[in-house]
Amino acid sequence: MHSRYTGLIEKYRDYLPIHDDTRIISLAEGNTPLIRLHNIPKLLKNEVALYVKYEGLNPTGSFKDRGMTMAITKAVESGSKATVCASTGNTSASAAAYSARAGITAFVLIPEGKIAQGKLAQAMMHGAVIIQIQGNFDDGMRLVKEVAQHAPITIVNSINPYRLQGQKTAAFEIIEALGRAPDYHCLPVGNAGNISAYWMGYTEFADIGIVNKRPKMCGYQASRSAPFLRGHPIDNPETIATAIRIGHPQSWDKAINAQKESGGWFDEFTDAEILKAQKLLAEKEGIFCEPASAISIAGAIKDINNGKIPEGSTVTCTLTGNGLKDPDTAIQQSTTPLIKVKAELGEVKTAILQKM
Ligand code: AN7
Repeated sequence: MHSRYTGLIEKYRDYLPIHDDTRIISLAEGNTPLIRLHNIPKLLKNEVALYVKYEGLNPTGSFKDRGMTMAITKAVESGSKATVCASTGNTSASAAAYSARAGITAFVLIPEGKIAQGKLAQAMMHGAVIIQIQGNFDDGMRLVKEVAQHAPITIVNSINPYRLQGQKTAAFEIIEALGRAPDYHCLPVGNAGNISAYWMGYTEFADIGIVNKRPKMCGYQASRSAPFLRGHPIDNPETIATAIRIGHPQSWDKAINAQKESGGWFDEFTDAEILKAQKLLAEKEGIFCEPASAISIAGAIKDINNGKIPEGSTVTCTLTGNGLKDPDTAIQQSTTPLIKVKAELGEVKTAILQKM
């Protein structure tokens, strides 16, 4: 018996469309910590048990790896030699890494100038063919669907059904960590694959009797990129949280179903509110997530304070991506000036004493 963790496909193979002899492409993704927050809850009006599922600790720093291990495994199984995706950044980083691991070529379409530096660095390092388009994610998604009809290439966006299969395992892990399903699950919504995948996962474990209830799903969007709040897809989405700068979500029906069937809701937050939540989490809890991820914290805080999430609830928030993905936004929003001194004891001592 060995105990080395070898990824979510091995762990959950009974729940995934995998054959005994399938060659698994994995980077030991999944198995991320569910961390209980201690300091932020003290600032809230009502007492709840608040947890974060820190998906930024996946191999490429985002939840996309859960879906990508499945998508690339199945692509290789079917004999595919190339993958393609449109991306706001994290999907491209993950597709690039897993395609490299599999020894196949990744083509990634990204909106020029609108992806975080860390994500671009990842796609470059893993040897993806990077196609910057003069358009946004939604343009890229449309082009990917078109080009895949003309080339022998596997789409690894979340319209690839294996993506959601892999991503549903995050709900399994939460159930295992808590011994039950949470009462509320808060997460960012962009292309709407993840909220759909979580709902699939919670539903699957409820259907086979592992849990007897499912959480209400609370999906949060950036105000200028909030098609679910407007009730229809939107053109020209904008937000500083570039990961969720999406106006035409591909999993529209599945996400609406998750919200309705669970009794949850959608809400929206401004860029300022998103950044405030990101900073709060980093400062008060020591957890650095990227701006898009912080919207789940903004949402949980608002809805706990206004009582929509009642006292005594167990609440989980998905932190979809690592804060290190987007150092530029972090540094730009930082208000504390850096202190500059000579390399001398006196000056360092004075600087420290002033701040004690
Ligand atoms: C950190 O990488 O769509 O609602 O192309 O990177 O499942 O789309 C990223 C999405 C939330 C939204 N948080 O999830 C892409 C991409 C982070 C993300 C989302 C994304 P979905």
